[in-house]
Amino acid sequence: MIKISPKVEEALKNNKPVVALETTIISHGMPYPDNINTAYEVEKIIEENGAVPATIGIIDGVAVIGMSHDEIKEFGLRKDIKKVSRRDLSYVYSKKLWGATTVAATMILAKQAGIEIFVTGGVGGVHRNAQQTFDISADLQELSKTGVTVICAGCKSILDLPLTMEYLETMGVPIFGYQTNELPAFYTSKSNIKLEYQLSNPKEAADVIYEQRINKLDNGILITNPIPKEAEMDANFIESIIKEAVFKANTLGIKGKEITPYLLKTIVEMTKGDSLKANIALILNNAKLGAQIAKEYAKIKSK
Ligand code: PSU
Ligand code: MN
Repeated sequence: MIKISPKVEEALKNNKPVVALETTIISHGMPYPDNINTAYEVEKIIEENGAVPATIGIIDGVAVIGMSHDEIKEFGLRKDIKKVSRRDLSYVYSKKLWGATTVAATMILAKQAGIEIFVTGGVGGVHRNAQQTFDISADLQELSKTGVTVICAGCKSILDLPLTMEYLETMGVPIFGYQTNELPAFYTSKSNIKLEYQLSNPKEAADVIYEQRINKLDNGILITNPIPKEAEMDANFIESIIKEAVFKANTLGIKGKEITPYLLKTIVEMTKGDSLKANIALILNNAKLGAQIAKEYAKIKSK
């Protein structure tokens, strides 16, 4: 059912650290060619920090765990790739389509392959105005039921962050700040939303993941890693851009799975690429941390 690359397979067999990566960020989250270059760079950083990267996506209806550079390139170029969350998987399999996996679908496939650590940029959440639209990303549900740890830079404030926090609490998702006691807001390190638990180093993160696992708590974990200081955007500026982008989306009647890609694209255009630079910086930063955590976790497991 799933195809695991020999490199990833070997690493998993020998309890070497492996880090899962998603493909929606490549196909629907960033423009070409930055999408491809960033995907390669993320893999390289993970390797340099001692772990094996496993980029996950669906090719001709087959889930691939550990894509080649050529395959990643196709995800960055092709226009016929579906954005695939949990609900889309069976259809894409049955029709033998190409599918870019969201955080939710990547978690499912990582888990099936035996990968427990997953790095991305931002996770989905409760959208602004969800009280009316009911738009809550399936990523949050997935975090509540699939035992994979997701390392991200918090949630974009295209979302309603306080509502997202409430939802995560309801769903029992452990959430941690990496060296911060405040929820990072993707483009900025601050959100004014306090986090109860901090992790100060990769070992502490690995300890938590291990406890979750040996105590048979089968849900996911969210580790939020703030964007590096030097890459941070001005909070007021990005907030005004986001407001405008959300307004445009509403005016155009964009909803459902289209809205997140639309907002990401519009924000890049409106900031003349500055938001893309921030996005790249934070994901590279997450890649490094994810590899470090995967390494510590592999050490604990082999004891
Ligand atoms: N947020 C980002 N960049 C992204 C995404 C979210 O900052 O690329 C992608 C991820 O794949 C995430 C998905 O899982 O969007 C969430 O989509 P939705 O809001 O439709 O659940
Ligand atoms: Mn949605």
